[in-house]
Amino acid sequence: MPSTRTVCPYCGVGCGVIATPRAGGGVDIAGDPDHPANFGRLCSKGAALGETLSLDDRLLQPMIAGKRATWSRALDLVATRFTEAIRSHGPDSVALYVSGQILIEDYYVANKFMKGFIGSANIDTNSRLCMASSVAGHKRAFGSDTVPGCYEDLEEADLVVLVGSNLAWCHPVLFQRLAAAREKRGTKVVVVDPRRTETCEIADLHLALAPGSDVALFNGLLPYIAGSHVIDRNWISAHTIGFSDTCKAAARTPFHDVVRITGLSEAALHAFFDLFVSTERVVTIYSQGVNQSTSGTDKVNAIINCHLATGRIGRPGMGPFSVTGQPNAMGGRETGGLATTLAAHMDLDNAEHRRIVQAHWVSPRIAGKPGLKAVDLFRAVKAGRIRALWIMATNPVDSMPEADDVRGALEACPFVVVSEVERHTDTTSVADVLLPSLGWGEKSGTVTNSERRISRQRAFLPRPGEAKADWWQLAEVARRMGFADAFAWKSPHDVFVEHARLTATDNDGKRDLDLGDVATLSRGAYDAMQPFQWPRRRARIFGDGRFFTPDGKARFVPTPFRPLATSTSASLPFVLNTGRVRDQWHTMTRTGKTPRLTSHIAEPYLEIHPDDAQPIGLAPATIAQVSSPHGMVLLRVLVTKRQRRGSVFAPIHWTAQVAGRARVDSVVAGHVDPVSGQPELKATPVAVKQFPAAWYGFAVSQSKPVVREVEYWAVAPATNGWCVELAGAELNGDWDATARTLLNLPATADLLSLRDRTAGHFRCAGFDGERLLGALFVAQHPVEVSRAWAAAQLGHHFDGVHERLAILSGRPASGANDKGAIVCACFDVGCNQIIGAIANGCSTVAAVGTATSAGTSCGSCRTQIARMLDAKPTAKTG
Ligand SMILES: Nc1nc2c(c(=O)[nH]1)N[C@H]1C(S)=C(S)[C@@H](COP(=O)(O)OP(=O)(O)OC[C@H]3O[C@@H](n4cnc5c(=O)[nH]c(N)nc54)[C@H](O)[C@@H]3O)O[C@H]1N2
Ligand SMILES: Nc1nc2c(c(=O)[nH]1)N[C@H]1C(S)=C(S)[C@@H](COP(=O)(O)OP(=O)(O)OC[C@H]3O[C@@H](n4cnc5c(=O)[nH]c(N)nc54)[C@H](O)[C@@H]3O)O[C@H]1N2
Ligand code: SF4
Ligand SMILES: [Mo]
Repeated sequence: MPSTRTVCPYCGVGCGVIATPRAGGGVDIAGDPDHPANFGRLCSKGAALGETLSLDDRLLQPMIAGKRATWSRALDLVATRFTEAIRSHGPDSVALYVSGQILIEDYYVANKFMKGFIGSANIDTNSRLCMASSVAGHKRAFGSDTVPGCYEDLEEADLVVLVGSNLAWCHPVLFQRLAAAREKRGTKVVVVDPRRTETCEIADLHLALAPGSDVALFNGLLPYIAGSHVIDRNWISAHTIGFSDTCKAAARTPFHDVVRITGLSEAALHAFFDLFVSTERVVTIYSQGVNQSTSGTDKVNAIINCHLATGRIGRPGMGPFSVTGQPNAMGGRETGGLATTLAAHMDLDNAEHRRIVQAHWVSPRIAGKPGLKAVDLFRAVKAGRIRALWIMATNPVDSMPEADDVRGALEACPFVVVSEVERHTDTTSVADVLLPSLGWGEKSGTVTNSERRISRQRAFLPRPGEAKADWWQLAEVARRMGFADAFAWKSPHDVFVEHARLTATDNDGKRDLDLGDVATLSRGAYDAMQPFQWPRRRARIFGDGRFFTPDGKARFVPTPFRPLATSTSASLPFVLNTGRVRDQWHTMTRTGKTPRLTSHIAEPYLEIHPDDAQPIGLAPATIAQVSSPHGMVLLRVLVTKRQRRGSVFAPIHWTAQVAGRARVDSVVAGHVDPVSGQPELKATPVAVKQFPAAWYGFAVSQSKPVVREVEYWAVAPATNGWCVELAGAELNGDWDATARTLLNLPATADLLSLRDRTAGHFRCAGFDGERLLGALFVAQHPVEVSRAWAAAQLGHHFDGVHERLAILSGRPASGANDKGAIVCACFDVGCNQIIGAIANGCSTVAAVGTATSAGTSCGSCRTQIARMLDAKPTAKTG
């Protein structure tokens, strides 16, 4: 079968992928050696793409009120309800909530529909939760939302500062490029993060600062730069405005206050400041530890101030670098898909820009004021001010702060449309109309990655069921609302060139984004389009000292330090930090489908420092109850010194589809940054206590487990079935009956069970003849069985009673092979195998790789192997 060159649908690195459908079904996935983002590399998530493409659980037909409907009925209904709401309550009574995971073409159509034809800017996107502070910070400093650098800068830098970025897990291929460059040129790496993350494995210095104190840190650095020889006064006066006022404002946080606020030692601060001052080639990478904060925009500007003061911007190996999260976060910004921007990097409050865009769209109206930003948007839904809402490619019931309120608001909203690829998500469960969308491999268009590189995403699979492209759905509704002429495209190519023409209209170098040279591409040329960076022939912007402000000069922005929106208290003593794990993508609708990716971390957890866990009686592997005024979650306890005292960390991925009570955003507060509107997702004061578990359970099952009335549970796929972790507050009388329901055993199945009332143990295994259908292990303490081994037994035949009984031991007979928890997702290598290799004399990551294959494919687990090799940390923690 022919291969197709496309791009990975996950993170903003934007790796090129070669997909080759197999004759008998399935797809082979390989990194594209010619793609300039990854040169053939892929991380664990990208490499497992082929295993996430099954049509099980896909949404394949339109549905109205839970029943199948035709496309024409569904589209008519959406158009009618939107038209009615606008007629009765005005254009601001409807809204779109979209996503950095739709394509440029989808985004362009959504934005044109809303801002030009409905005439409201009530279109916001999950990028409000993600990139909004960077957008706002860029615009304040540069006059435009421009990312100045490129990936090669990481390889050409001598110092890379990572602020609030867990690059090792979240941008793994970029991390590998950095790690490889560091091996070669000895690049110094500083990580600024309250947690000791996997990224710290390559750090020379880890600054475990107090949550939310980054502005103080960079305010401390600015006067240090100003007082040193690297201050570039000529460059500053030629190309910037506001330096002295900004320095004065920064100096209002004297050094002893920087020490106090950040909680870092003087020595650690001096070490960082000295490195920054003495190294010319510095790249500062930042991500959600910066953006997701009530001082997020100030954090961005505090960082940019330090780069402007040294003129280190837009030159090889130098510059501030906001790495984007989603595959098309940048494309969304380019098309203007935020409630605060217009289109094509033009502004809502600029009359000339409104004229250009309206003329291009030939639209009856044009939005002239910002629409509702995500948090306000869902509050308006709750208040009944939004009468019709269309959600596309995002799962706000899980990913918005105060998520229970968001769910309640959607339940109460008169009309909710959801365009999705999956049938069952926490958001599809509150929709009135479901529209089936084409997913990755089926849809076609373009995306822009973190370094402004536009790549083609190409289809290589047939369109399943009645699924349709997102842009098509929007255009069909617009046509039904009377705007047929302006929404008459036949293909994504038509949409792309219309977008590209708009970027070039009346531009003449006045705006950073100009795609004029692809505005006349033929359909064939669009299909064959190679990845390219804008602006063409320039990998970097601002190296010439010219910015997009009216006078062409960059702005220093004073950033007085402000504390977190809410501080901890006696009743809410911990700061809840949230983020990602290596092998899962957001709400797990795709990465949760393959055991290869769930085996690394199979459960929602709470990471806590031993000094914090001990006084509240939280033992490892028990269940914690984490609550705030907004909600409560139950999470497995992970006690580690990687965590800062006073802070706890929980991943964002687990939803009500796969876990009992682990929607972390139901606990997270929705305080927003006053400039960007981005919520403070990394710092909610919470209470943590032990969940009073009377029993713990673990089960493996061939059919999907049916969990009833258990407080804590989390389901994950296994090679031949499913694994489920359980914990309950009340002891159950009839374990046999519980097991039969949970494991979904047919009435004819034999159940072999073992009970020890004194020890509180119960174990059972269900068989169909000799074939293992499932097993349940229950204990009064966290269950100690070999998960990987138990799951691997599913579906196997056990001929003798001894063999069948052996299942109840929950681990292989002595001497047999138990891999332990999976470390390497590519080759399914467990920690016991790696420990074995180390015990046998392997002393380097490469040697472990030769012995076990671990870490030799995508490389995402190399840092973890390194950590196992060397218990002593390589970086000093300040
Ligand atoms: N595996 C995986 N990769 C992903 C994603 C995924 O879901 N899974 N999602 C993608 C998306 S959309 C995004 S936006 C990116 C996010 O990528 P990252 O921003 O790297 O990831 P996060 O885990 O959200 O947060 C980064 C770090 O911020 C730290 N932090 C918290 N508070 C503070 C603070 O006050 N100051 C500082 N300096 N740091 C702080 C956290 O401890 C955390 O380690 O990842 C992308 N890549
Ligand atoms: N507490 C806390 N909350 C957070 C964050 C955090 O760090 N902490 N991070 C925030 C950030 S940065 C982000 S980006 C968000 C992510 O949060 P979400 O956007 O809510 O998460 P996803 O799971 O990526 O949701 C995408 C949905 O679109 C569907 N989908 C996939 N492809 C397509 C397609 O082509 N078309 C359509 N129509 N649907 C598709 C998927 O099945 C999935 O349900 O979470 C935010 N929320
Ligand atoms: S780093 Fe991984 S998730 Fe990100 S684009 Fe590349 S392969 Fe995909
Ligand atoms: Mo994101």
